Amino acid sequence: MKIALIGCGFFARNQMHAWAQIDGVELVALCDMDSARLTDAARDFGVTRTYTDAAAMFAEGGFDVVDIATTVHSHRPLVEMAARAGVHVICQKPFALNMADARAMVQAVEATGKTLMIHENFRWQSAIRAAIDALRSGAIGTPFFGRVSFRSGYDVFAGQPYLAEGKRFIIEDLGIHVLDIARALFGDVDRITATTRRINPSINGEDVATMLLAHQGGVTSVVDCSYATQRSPETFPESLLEIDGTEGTLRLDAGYRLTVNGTARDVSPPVLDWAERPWHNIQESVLLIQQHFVDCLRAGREPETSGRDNLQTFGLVEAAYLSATEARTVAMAEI
Ligand code: NAD
Ligand code: 89V
Repeated sequence: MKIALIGCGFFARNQMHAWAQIDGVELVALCDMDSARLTDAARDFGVTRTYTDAAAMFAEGGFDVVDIATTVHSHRPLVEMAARAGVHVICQKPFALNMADARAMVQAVEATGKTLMIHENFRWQSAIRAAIDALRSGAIGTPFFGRVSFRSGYDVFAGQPYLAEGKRFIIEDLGIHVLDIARALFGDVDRITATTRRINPSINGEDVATMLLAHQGGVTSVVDCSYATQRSPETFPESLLEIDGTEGTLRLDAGYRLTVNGTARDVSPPVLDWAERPWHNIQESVLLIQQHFVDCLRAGREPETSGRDNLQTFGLVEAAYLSATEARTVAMAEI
């Protein structure tokens, strides 16, 4: 399976390391408008075909999958270019700038019969996966309450300065992952109520969000996230879980400690040889989601976080901002 990757920035290096580790896959072409970044990545990952213009890369072809690792403004034009080229597509989160763009991108790829997966990797973190597996096995009976919590004071702006600039911040960048974990655990959502705050005065967007979700299956969940929380020890980038079910409880506490009905175990992720703490949790999930994508293509299955599936997660982001702006509960049917 031949892969081309667009956007050789901060996060894409994880994706390149993961491709190098997956059997039967070869990264054959790289593209970035920034020629210095492109040259560095091509040298580090031994890729000879390089392009500063994505259209030129698609015109030459010779790959089965394009992995789009750019920031959100370029997602729609690049996904549509990929659809015209008739290749499978992975696109980083956040999927799009708005629901109309996201829906158009799903339609464009579906019309070609190829697969579109959103790189929504947090549900693939091994600690989260252990919790999902325990819940789905029925270990705590039927869940009726959940909390998915991400609270940190980690300086994310050092590696990703663009995060300080947008009008939207934590829900669009991080909350999107935490909302997707809630969907993976409790299913789709009927309605959502959200509040937001900005605590850090030197950024433009909100850095605290608290959301209440009514899931279709009857679970009520709280999804809370903050990049304004001074805590010790710092837990970045762990998502913590509290789930109550009819037959018991599940907790995923700081330090990757999973407790199901009073029995605790360590579900710490491995530190892959190209990974570094504290990002190793996220880095392992990149390998796992890319392996899942390859497995799905080979088996002819739809990936868990396909473009169509991710309309629900991205819809929750849009609904949360609408709720916070208008100070009301938003039904997902409105989005
Ligand atoms: P970045 O700005 O460091 O890198 C993006 C790169 O894309 C830049 O080098 C830029 O020159 C290039 N680029 C942009 N438009 C292009 C185009 N049309 N053609 C060719 N190159 C183009 O950004 P980043 O921090 O690496 O983030 C990239 C994406 O990854 C974002 O959408 C971000 O939200 C996401 N991200 C995801 C995770 C995760 O865990 N899933 C973590 C961090 C970032
Ligand atoms: O995963 C992400 O999207 C990152 C971070 C963990 C920093 O929020 O931007």
